[in-house]
Amino acid sequence: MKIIETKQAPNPRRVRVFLAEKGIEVPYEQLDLMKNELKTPAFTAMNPLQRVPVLVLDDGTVLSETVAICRYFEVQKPAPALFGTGALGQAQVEMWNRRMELGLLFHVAQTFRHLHPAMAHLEVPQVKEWGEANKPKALEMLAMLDQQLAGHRFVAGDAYSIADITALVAVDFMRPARIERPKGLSHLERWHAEVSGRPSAKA
Ligand SMILES: N[C@@H](CCC(=O)N[C@@H](CS)C(=O)NCC(=O)O)C(=O)O
Repeated sequence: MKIIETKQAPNPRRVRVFLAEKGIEVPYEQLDLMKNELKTPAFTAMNPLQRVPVLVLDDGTVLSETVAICRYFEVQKPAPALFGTGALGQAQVEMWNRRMELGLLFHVAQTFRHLHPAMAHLEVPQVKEWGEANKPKALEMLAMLDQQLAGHRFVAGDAYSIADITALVAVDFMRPARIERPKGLSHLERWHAEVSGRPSAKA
């Protein structure tokens, strides 16, 4: 089994943090997406979308999509539960993880991809206006997250979950995307300090 990734990229980081929380070790193989190493015929045969991370199982089966990979390991090693417990708990984690992925990480990534000069060869066409349009959408979700964290220790409630991982990666990716974190989101800052202090954050 191995994971093919680009270490600097946000989605691979989600998987690394998830595995660190689970205490699962998987060998990594690095491909540099900035050097078009995901565009080769060999990698394209594994993932026609030319995206990392991918998980390659011992029998050659390839899984892509961050959440699918995390779900695979959740079933392999259920504790600690990172997709929630019980009908309501699992649904709450799903709700918040989707919000963090589609409502925060997506907008931060679109800002980065459409505005950062280093991404011009991968994001064709780069549309500056679209990059700019995504910034306020990310900030809107960040304010909503701050409100959620006013009443809860973690993103989806009282337990750390994959929603925290997605949110942490999205918030940290705001720096390369050059989106300034607004001052005054005290609940967000309290949460960010706590989840950044977990050993998994350095994975
Ligand atoms: N939906 C995919 C997204 C994966 C993705 O966008 N990966 C980025 C790195 S964070 C990538 O491989 N980009 C390569 C490119 O843009 O050419 C997932 O959740 O894993």
